[in-house]
Amino acid sequence: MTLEEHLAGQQARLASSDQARGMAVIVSRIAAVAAVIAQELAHAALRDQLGYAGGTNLTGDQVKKLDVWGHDIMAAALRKSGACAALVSEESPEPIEMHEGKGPNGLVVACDPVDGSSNLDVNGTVGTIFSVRPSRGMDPSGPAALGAGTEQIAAGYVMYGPATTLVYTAGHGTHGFTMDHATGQFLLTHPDIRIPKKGKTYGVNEGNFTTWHPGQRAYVEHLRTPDKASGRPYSLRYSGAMVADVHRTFLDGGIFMYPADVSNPAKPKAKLRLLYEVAPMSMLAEQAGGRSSTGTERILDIKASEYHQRVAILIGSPDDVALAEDFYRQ
Ligand code: AFP
Repeated sequence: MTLEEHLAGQQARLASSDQARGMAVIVSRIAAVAAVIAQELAHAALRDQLGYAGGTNLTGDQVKKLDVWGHDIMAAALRKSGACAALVSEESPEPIEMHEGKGPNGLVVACDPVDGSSNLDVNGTVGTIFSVRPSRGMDPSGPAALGAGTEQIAAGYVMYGPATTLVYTAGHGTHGFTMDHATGQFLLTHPDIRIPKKGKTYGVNEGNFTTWHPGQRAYVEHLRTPDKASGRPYSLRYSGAMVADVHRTFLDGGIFMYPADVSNPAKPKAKLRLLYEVAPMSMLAEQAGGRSSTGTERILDIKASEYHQRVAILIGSPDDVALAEDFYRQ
């Protein structure tokens, strides 16, 4: 089954048929952009496309050439879709308003066009992450993105690894597709992904250990402590790209974490962005039977107040995330 055929089936299940049509057009366009990105990644070193573009984005990250290029082709494709009323992108300080998609059924897309940029120059895995919400006819439409994660009508990611994989949800399960590089088409290979209740691996940047909440530190100590009965120690797996770490966690189980830095308890600092990293991954996880929280709060209940807001995340197997939350409560 192709992605387009699958989207047609999902459309019929969404409450608003007009929004459903727009959602299908947008996901299909993002898939087409992903095919172009996959091609470019494979040849980037040959086309002098590696390295920095010069300058930083709003969140202070040095911007790579492929970050800018990826953002530009994504924005152009969403504008052309005629279904997107505004784009919130990691590479744009403010939402990009798109009159082509305005109206009562216009949709707002939040997107990290190239996630894991620090892997680009070392031929590591990177991805694209996206979220789709109703604009509620608002104009400007960007502010419609500032709602709870439960308002998302679709979410997904593309992983550019040995294969190019697209995983999305439209609120009825989480489904995976693999791109046929010969045609650029995405074909259904992982229908209705179910995250195992408990896993054997954990993913976290342990270099930040000393900055964590005591419960977070105790939980990771617990995972490292040998105990045959509970399958410990867990193995550490961390790629530096959320898409790759979360994808492995969805298929094999376990937990991926990017906890907050609470060195200054009055000012906890998180890294990952709510609208175009954490909220979409959390919708996908819950639709696949998983769990996603900050350690103390369900991610999808968080109402965004800023476009580039950062929050902590613990995501993956329900039993593993629930246990981590127990450690936060102690
Ligand atoms: P970049 O896109 O700036 O490389 O950040 C990637 C990311 O947002 C996410 O994909 C990773 O899980 C996380 O940051 C890696 O952060 P650390 O380098 O601090 O471990």
